[in-house]
Amino acid sequence: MKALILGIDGYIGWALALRLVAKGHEVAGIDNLSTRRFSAEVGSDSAFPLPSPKERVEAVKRKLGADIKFIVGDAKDKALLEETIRDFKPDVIVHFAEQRSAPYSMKDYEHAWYTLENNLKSTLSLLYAVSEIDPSIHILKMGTMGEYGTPNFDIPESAFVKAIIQGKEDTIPTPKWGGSYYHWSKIFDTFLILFKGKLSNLTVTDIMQGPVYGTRTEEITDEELRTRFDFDETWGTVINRYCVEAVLGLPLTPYGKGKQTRGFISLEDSVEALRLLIENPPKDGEYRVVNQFAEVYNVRQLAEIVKNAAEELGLKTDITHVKNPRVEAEEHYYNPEVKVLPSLGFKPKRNIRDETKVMIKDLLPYKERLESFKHVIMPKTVWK
Ligand code: USQ
Repeated sequence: MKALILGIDGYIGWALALRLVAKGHEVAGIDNLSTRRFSAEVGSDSAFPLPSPKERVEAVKRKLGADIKFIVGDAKDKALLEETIRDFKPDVIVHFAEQRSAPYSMKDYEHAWYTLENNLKSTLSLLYAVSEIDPSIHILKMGTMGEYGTPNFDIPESAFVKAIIQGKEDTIPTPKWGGSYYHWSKIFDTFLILFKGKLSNLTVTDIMQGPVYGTRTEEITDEELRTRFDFDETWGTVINRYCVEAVLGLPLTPYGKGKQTRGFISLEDSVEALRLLIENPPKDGEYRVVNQFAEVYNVRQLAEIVKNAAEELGLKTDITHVKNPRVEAEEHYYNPEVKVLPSLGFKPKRNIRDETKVMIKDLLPYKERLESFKHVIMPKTVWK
């Protein structure tokens, strides 16, 4: 198949590109390199030094014998999307080209608006470009489990639910509640996709993925093919942050009570699930929702897992609950439905206990580099 990845330079985008070429698919990608710039904006960088786009493409050629077309450009640019779609003729377009940090979106008005404008515009440009050029192209869109919030009901894996409102039953969009402007941008994306998808008979998979962790996939086995790895308070996600904290001898930082519960998935399992969804598209004109995660834990339990992994590797580690900078439920019900991926034969291969040891071992050689970013680890971005 031919896959066009919007956001190919990112943590998952790059890992997915490698998985797809390794499985014999043809890959092209667009990226405006904004995560590199925004990470520098907050005084941080990837834990592993990142090769340039040109170096990345050359490494893939050398190591995997494949050609990736890497276009430095903006997925909001509808003309660029149209030109690339006409030229490359993809079977599937993967849309990861969005600002993906909740704390970044909560810094101030400018960051909130950037996130909303950037994310909604890239989504709408893609929806229009596909419907005008070839509505049969499968759109694989990265949403987030955070679109649902933490409701007191079982989270369905469905765009619509039956509800009784003031005594009358109807089918309504699945209730959503974002915990940051970033999460709201993905909720608004979902509604744009549902609406335009219906008008133009688009074929879409909307992935509700939980936080991803890990340094490796089957293809990422050496320095040259590494994907970025963020750990600072703005760009790092919880497990990745804990592993860096352990390497630096800093206390692990569950926020508040630490009972915030999420569904987590390793980078390896994430790209494998994405490959399955690409190779098994929904029916023409269908909007398919996929809840994508492998293990459910709260952030205190995760700190204990990372502490044990670190101690097995000889690193003395403490856990210190810090004042929660976010406005979020610190204790709540959490039971999302997961049926699409198992129906495609997906079985997670990695687990947090084993993978955190791999991650710490991968990060230890970079301890000196990480030391220089110690000041960007503790949470500073307060939800207000
Ligand atoms: N948390 C801690 N300690 C930390 C960092 C985070 O307790 O040092 C807590 C947060 O308060 C939150 C939970 O861990 O309750 C998850 O936070 P996170 O930073 O790992 O993830 P989040 O901001 O929710 O966003 C990440 C990705 C986003 C993706 C989302 C999936 O950045 O792109 O959509 O995970 S989900 O969380 O299911 O919405």
